[in-house]
Amino acid sequence: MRLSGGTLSQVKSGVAKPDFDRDNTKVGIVHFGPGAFWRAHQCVYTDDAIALSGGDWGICAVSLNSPRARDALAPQDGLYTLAIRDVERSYRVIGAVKEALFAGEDHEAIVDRLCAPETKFVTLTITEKGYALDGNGKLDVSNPMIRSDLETPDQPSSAMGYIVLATRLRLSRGLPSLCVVSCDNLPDNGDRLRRACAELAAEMDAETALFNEIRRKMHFPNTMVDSITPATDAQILEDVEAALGLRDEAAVQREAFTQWVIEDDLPDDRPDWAGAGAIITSDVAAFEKTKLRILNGAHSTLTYMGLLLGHQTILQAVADPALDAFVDAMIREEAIATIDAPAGLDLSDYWVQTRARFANPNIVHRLEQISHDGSLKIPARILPVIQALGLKARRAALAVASWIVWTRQRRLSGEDPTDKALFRLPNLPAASLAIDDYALALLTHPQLFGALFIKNVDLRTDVLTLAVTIESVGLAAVLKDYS
Ligand code: CS2
Repeated sequence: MRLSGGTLSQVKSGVAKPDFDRDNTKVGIVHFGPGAFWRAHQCVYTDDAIALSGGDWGICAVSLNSPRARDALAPQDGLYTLAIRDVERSYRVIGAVKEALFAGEDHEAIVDRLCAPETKFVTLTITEKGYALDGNGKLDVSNPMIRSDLETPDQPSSAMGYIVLATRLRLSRGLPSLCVVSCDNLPDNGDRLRRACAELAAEMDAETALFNEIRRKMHFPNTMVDSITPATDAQILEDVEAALGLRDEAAVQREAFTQWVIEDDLPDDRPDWAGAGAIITSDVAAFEKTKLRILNGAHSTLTYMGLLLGHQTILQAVADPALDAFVDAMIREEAIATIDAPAGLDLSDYWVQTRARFANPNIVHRLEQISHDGSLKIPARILPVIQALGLKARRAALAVASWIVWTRQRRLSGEDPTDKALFRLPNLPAASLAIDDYALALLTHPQLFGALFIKNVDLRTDVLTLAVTIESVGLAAVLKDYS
């Protein structure tokens, strides 16, 4: 039997259930991108906030690109299970999702929700590629989603297109604009989203009132989000079914650690996310840089170097003494040197805690999953360290060189490097090019790394030489020079 509103009462004891009256909780939030991370993280904070302080903060979950999440959640009335995989192992049914829609089939219903008077927030976890930004952080109008938005603004394809459409319609109906909360791993994610929406509105020749509403009046708080959330696998679904006594096709897993930092640029009428444990602060940027350059920078380095060394999971990568020592030194001697820590946070302690999280034996985090969209992640996570330290960032340079070598080897093997943005780069070098020509073309691609390696010959030569050496003698041999 399947988990649903009608079977919720049959969930076995020992499984926590929603602690509020779902039937009488209206939708107040539209969320774009109801993937596993969001279901394990932000949606849990909202579930806690409603249970703690009430409010019509039910969520309409909207998938833009695939019906998969809608088809898993809708038959379950939006209910799903969070499985904690840590020293504690627990199961909890989350009830904040009231509706699940798919843009490809439910467009009108999505617009109705966005324009409903009781809807106050749009939140997003659409991953880096969902923002359609180029290497300089500007809206890429050649992106297929954006081209479609411009051709059919009343039937958008991108989240930005829906935000511009909803803002236009709400303005015309005299309704207050929505607060838009980006929850993706991008620096200044709220500012970038505001700019992307404003640039899209400008491309649409939007009237001044709409442009000004987006550019100057709406709230787009920056946020930092954090919880290690491996993709759901068959084992999790089986474990959850055994724990609940019901089938749950939308179950998710994560570690016990979770953190959400939100810029204090929120309307007074908001879910009690602070009561649920979120940090509301003016200094989001410090938290963002800390998490992106330490946790995510280490993740991406462990991933591409780990894959080149034959590892499959984070656990295997950190169990490799040479790789683990390399990443430890890279974070301690390079990344941390570029961060002004949030008040009261010791970055060395943060890194010790992060390493312990990576070593969690209850979490199988596949490098393949983390490898996605490297052409967007590397510039956000590792490039800033090189920009700040130059040639002193010798380990960060090797991490970038490793990513270049990995993409070429992956493409030559005929496997998808799980990086659609890479393949949308104009003049992408063929993988069949010699490694030095291939690396040079990527390093000097303005939409990938901006002007950094174009302007700085020494840096470019450093990374290029490392890529050639890795290809020549193998990464394991190269790592010996960093011990
Ligand atoms: C990971 C992140 O897949 C990836 O790129 O680095 O999803 C990471 O697990 C989260 O940011 C942790 O908060």
